[in-house]
Amino acid sequence: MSKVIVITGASSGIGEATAKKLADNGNQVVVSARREDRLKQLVAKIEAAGGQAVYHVTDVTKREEVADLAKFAVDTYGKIDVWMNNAGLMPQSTLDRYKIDEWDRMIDVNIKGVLYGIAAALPYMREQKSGHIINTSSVAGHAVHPGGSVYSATKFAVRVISEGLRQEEALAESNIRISVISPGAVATELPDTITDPDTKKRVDKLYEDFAIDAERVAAAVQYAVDAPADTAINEIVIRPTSQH
Ligand code: NJP
Repeated sequence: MSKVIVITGASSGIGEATAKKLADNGNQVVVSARREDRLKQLVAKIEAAGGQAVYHVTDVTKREEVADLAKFAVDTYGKIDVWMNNAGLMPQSTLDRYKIDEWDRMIDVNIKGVLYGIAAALPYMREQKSGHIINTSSVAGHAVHPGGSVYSATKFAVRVISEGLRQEEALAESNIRISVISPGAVATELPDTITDPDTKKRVDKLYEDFAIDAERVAAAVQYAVDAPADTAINEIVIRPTSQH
């Protein structure tokens, strides 16, 4: 059955690949991010392939914009079946570089953006008595390495927030499912957010060695979305076979 699916961070990488896959599968997709040109192109591609999609420019660090995104989705397609908090950035560096603005941005986008998404989508889902929230975490939400402290902290937070939400009674009463997608190295624009040259070199090497395509992650999201309503796929960890 066709679902209405909202995806943040859909202008590139995992969000874009997921939007395409879910639209190819007959769902109605609302794509959002800050770069309007990319979103326009994505909607055109989906429509050219016979799918249905609309876009809405949204900065997930601005809670009114995230609330507007939810309203836009409901005004356009009448409901929100799935909301994927996927926007994220990864300007990694060791803490002794004191890139405090980048720490702030990671916290704002990767944590607060997810919370704003939950706050925007949940009221509609509770009223519908159905829904599915998907949050993009990371293998970095399971482990930390030097240079990854703040990024990992944000991705641990995404898993903790998701699990806490899953256990809330109101969710079960309203048939709302929670899924976390935790990718390893995936070939996207994510490493471009790294400004520290040493970290960039290390991460670029890792991605050159074994990053998988974003389509693999999109297939994992599709699996969680397509699971029968009485079955919640709570977390999928997906990484290149040779990544530790
Ligand atoms: O990266 P990329 P991915 N408001 O850079 C958007 C996680 N992950 O697809 O606003 C709204 O291609 C940005 O759009 P724009 C990762 O942490 C990945 O890999 O137009 N949107 C773009 O669409 C993240 O949570 C890997 O610049 C904002 C998107 O975010 C998710 O996967 C590994 C925004 C980023 O797309 C998707 O990242 C892993 C804002 N303020 C976890 N700021 C991996 N690729 O290896 C950014 O463990 N965006």
